[in-house]
Amino acid sequence: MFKKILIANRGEIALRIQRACRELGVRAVMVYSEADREAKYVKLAEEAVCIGPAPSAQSYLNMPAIISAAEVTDAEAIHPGYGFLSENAGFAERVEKSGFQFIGPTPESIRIMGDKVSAKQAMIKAGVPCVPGSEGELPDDPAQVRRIARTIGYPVIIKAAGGGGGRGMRVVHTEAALINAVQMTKAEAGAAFGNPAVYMEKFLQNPRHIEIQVLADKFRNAVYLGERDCSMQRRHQKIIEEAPAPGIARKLIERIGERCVAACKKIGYRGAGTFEFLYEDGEFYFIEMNTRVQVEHPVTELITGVDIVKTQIMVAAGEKLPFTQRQVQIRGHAMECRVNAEEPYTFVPSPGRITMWHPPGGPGVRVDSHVYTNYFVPPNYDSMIGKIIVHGDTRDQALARMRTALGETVVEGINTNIALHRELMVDAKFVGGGTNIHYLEEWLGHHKR
Ligand code: MV4
Repeated sequence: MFKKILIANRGEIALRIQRACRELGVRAVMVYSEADREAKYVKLAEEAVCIGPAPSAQSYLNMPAIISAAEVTDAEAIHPGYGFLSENAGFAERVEKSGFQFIGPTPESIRIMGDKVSAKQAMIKAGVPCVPGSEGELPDDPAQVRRIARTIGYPVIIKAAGGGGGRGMRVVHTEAALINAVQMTKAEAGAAFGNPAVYMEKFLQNPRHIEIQVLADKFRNAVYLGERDCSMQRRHQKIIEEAPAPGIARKLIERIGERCVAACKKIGYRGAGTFEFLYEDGEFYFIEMNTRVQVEHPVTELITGVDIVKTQIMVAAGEKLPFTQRQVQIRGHAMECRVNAEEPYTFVPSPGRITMWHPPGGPGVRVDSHVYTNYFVPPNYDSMIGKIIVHGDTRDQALARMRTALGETVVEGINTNIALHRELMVDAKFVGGGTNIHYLEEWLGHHKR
């Protein structure tokens, strides 16, 4: 095991990784920007290094500053968390060229998955079902593009190879609109991602967003840890995640999970990863793979008892996965509400000083947050200030625990989306389970304040 690692992130995930280090007996070096000097995990740290001013471009995205911090503190490995540099293949490469272990997959895996065209091709080759679409990048010839769209059938969606997470896509309903839409998406993709390549898929109208969590070691052992339903989102920002996915047969999950595991083995994947699927009419369609730990990982930790962050560090250190697929048992139901510093119905960020923070507790309640009374939420970063995660024997019990937890939570001094979560936890459709990716935006449309 490593003696010391550097945590190249901030906020709740920095604290989450620090906690995993303590459990493993690994020393953690925290890095922080000038805006995060007062952060709890910095105060709790055995060692902390300031890597630059508040703007992320000069701190949490500043590769030389982060690598220098690892050098001066004698860290052996770097955990990138999520966001920032976590899916930057160039960073992973620089980390390894500088003699450190990157806690994540190889730069090559990150690069393949970062290009959505090569990711899809790799998945097709590995036997993971994908959305019907173009074989790779769209050609330049308009006649050929029209032919591909006719074969797929309208509506289709044009997606940028360099995009992902909802960036760089356009839905096309008619042949009349096709060529212009392709041109526009290519131009935007070239400007935004430095890569004008686009591909085409059948547009699924009412899918759910279901993802499979995997863990793999350096010896081609891999397991899946069940699924998460992340359909409750707005503008590609998830706000509630849960597991298991309501109403999806275990057999179907097992089938798709085994495909993901086979794909991991085939491509030599290592570390934690998430296969994102659209689920419609009983079928799974792969869309993207995330090569990092995700915000919603605690939901899976609660239903499996597996510590995903600890395992990431162990496999990066060269240890074998400490359990087999047969030892992974799903127990009960878990749900996560992301608590954001924002106006609850307009979603305008609400940074500032938290004058009162009273987190919930009790059986089956977990709070992952770095904030405290008198903490100042800086305006420079993501507005998420924490996550309330509950576990119960059944979905009903998890829902009841979440309602109680949200009822106990007090945040004063800034606005949060807790009021929105309280309403959603008693919404008949959501309580019924199985809402699709459009449900929250439709609900918000009908509940305008
Ligand atoms: C789609 C789709 C429908 N059909 N692909 C959006 C984020 C990116 N990961 C892929 N996305 C979508 N791809 C096909 N062929 C609908 C979406 C989509 C979506 C997906 C997951 C979660 C929320 C979403 C919100 C809008 C659109």
